[in-house]
Amino acid sequence: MKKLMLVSALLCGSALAITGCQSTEGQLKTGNTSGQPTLKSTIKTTDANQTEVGQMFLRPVDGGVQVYGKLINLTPGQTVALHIHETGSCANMGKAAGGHFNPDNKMHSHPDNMNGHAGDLPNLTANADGVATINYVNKKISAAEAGKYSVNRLAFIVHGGADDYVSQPAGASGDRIACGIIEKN
Ligand SMILES: [Cu+2]
Repeated sequence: MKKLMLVSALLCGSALAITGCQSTEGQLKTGNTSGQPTLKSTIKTTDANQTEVGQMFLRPVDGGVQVYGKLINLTPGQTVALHIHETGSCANMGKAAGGHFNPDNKMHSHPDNMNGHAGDLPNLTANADGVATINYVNKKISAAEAGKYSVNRLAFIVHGGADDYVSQPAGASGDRIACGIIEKN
């Protein structure tokens, strides 16, 4: 049942998407106190308009933190990089968010590599409606309020291009097109 709801949360992707997903998110919480997301982030463009283009949720699960949510208003077929960056600020076109969250001073890598940045995440590709979803368990971060690996009060950055998972320090993923502060849900 829990899985079913999550799938529907990830599939909603129309003009009403953000509202629709919030209510699905509410369903996910119902009767599932241990599975609630503890952190969330509203993603906005880094330009002067600061248009809301998505939401991300973080939920502690066995062995890591489930990062799930979606982005809207992308170009159909566009692949973008998503990372957790080390500073909770979206100022100066997202540059104020600093580098990738990297508490153990590792090299940037594919997110599944336990030897990479804690803030590394998989690329997202937009569907025909310009909507891209993510549902990924990050094993190098914590969704706790504080602590060395906690991502509370850090920032998501969306880059305009794909992460090659190799180039240092950030996968050659291009401009910072959107950003969101991670906060308690
Ligand atoms: Cu980044």
